[in-house]
Amino acid sequence: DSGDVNDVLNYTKAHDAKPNDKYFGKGKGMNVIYVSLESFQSFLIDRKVNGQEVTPFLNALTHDKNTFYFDHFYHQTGQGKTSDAEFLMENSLFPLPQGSVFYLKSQNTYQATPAILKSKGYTSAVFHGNYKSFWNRDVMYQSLGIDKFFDARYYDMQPDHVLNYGMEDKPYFKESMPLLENLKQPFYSRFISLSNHFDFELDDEDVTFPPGDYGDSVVNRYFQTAHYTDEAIAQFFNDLKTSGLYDNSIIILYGDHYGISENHNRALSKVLGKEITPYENTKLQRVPLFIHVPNVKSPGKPLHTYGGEIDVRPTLLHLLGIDTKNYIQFGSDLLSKEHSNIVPFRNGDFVTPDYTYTKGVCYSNKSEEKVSEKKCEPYDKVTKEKLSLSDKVVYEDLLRFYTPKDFTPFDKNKIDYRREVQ
Ligand code: GP9
Ligand code: MN
Repeated sequence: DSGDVNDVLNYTKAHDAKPNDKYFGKGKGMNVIYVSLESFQSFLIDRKVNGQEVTPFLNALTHDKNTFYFDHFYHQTGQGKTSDAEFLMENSLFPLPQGSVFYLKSQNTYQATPAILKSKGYTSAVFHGNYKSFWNRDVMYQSLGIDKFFDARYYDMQPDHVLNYGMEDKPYFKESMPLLENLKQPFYSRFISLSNHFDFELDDEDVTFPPGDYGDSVVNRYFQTAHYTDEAIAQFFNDLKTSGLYDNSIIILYGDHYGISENHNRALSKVLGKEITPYENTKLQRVPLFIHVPNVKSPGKPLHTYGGEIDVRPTLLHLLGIDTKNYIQFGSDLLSKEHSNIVPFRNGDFVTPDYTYTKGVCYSNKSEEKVSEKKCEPYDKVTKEKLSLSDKVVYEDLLRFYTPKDFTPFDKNKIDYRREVQ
């Protein structure tokens, strides 16, 4: 009930990270373009296979003067995969320990970013080259306040352009451009790339990169699909520049979750040139995060701040000049001096700049050796607190008892994804 929500609020208010004056409001009024990079792990960045860069476009972006690139950024997804990553970004709440929150808790009240931005004059939209019911998105998106949903019905799903999970990334981004350009500005949007999805297939004519030679066809192909997606992103950025949108849009690219599971550790250890221990496997849960903000100078080199998907929303809202202290959220602004650098994983493991906790063992990051459990205890406590409070909010639908100051509730029944009415 409302008493429970107050307990949560006390916690989130006490843990609020104040915005950094240097960046607060620097993207005010700009459009927002999120791109979910399917199964993109950080080890792809700056990786060479057969002497050739796998992701030349993204590699260059890590040094861009207006882009913040985070190389100690972790996915925090559970069984809901891509949709869990979306949930984390929209709400700064954790997805569920079991099952998919998009299926199980789609009827909850949320104060998601699209809804927060609605009262500031934003239109929100998602672009997805598959059908709208995948991951129950068409139901969940209404609760998140997403105005428009461009799904497979809006794309030319000719066999040539469709493979595996839906539209191939190049035609997908190409066909999305006119839809995006027609949106009323400012807009808040999300693109969901698909080509770099297990089991990493490409049509012959789309292959522009040689396969790896690691004795595992899945791992070998992973570099080819990742390269294809890198080219698709390069094409998308070019089109954004041509359209002028590049100059007034914050662009956030993020890897949604891992792509190569532990079943492929043998090949992966050949790729990385080291054994994949449980400690190393935890490091492999890093996914790239890029935040491009027009006219804002970034360090132009990788930032080593520890963070996870839960932290992206407060980072973005602060860039847009929206204070988040009245929102119930469990992440903290990656650019804030008060950012919390304890990164909880959905299974209760965690990393901090000094320690890594996985499979019941506490490791020192410095020595990569097992250390006393005691060292991890304070961070274990924070991890458990955050996960259990967030779960309480979601399982008990607590946001229905609380309306943040400055938040205008919306009528989700007015949101309609039938094509005729778009
Ligand atoms: C397709 C995509 C599937 O809608 O979200 O990706 P997954 O969740 O399996 O990674
Ligand atoms: Mn995915």
